[in-house]
Amino acid sequence: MRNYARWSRGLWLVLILGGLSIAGVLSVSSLTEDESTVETVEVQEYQGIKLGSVDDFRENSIAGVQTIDIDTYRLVVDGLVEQSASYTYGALLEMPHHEKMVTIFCVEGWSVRGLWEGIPLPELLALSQIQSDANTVIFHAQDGYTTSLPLDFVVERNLIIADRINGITLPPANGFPFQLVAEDKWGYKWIRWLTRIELSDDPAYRGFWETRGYSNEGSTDGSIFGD
Ligand SMILES: Nc1nc2c(c(=O)[nH]1)N[C@H]1C(S)=C(S)[C@@H](COP(=O)(O)O)O[C@H]1N2
Ligand SMILES: [Mo]
Repeated sequence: MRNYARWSRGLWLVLILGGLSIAGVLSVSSLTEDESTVETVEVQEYQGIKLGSVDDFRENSIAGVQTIDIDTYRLVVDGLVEQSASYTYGALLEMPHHEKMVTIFCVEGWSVRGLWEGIPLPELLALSQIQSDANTVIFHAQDGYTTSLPLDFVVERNLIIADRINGITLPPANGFPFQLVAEDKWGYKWIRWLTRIELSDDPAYRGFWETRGYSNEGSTDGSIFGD
């Protein structure tokens, strides 16, 4: 009987300590959940139009989500320019920003409307003085991905490279620190984890999906395959 009493006291102790530690774990995890909710509250509507969410994107990257160390990150502008440049994330955040509501359409059939905020490329490229024979912009990313667009299109449409979507900093899955907002072009032109912008005189350059049969023009109102 004495043994049983000691055993049952021990059991209670184990149950109480166990309960306490579970409660501790639960409260810690709910705390971090609250904190992250606060940091990731997205704008849900813009000028009366409902926006999508970063949770609506499908992860289909060629080498998985890239994690970029923002302290060593540089965005390089080079190729057919008078002045090659290399920008830190901090320097880029200080540049004038522009906001656009644009929908991304992936060839796989999904689409997401977002409110994108970022740096207009014409202004960024002008800082490097584009040479007159340049006609193509080739974009390079951390995961080895590339794509390209005609320089005229980039300038005329005032394309931006976004560091924010729906009022929050671009999440890693969406290309942190920068994703090209290639409006009216298929999702494969919307390069994420952008690291280098190269000015070129080769309009026939083909990027990752473009060399695998996808249209180099890549317009959402044109064909998916072909040119
Ligand atoms: N660096 C890089 N950028 C990329 C890709 C990729 O694999 N690597 N995939 C492209 C494709 S096919 C699509 S549809 C969009 C999806 O971007 P999102 O998830 O931010 O909408 O990213 C594009 N940009
Ligand atoms: Mo895509």
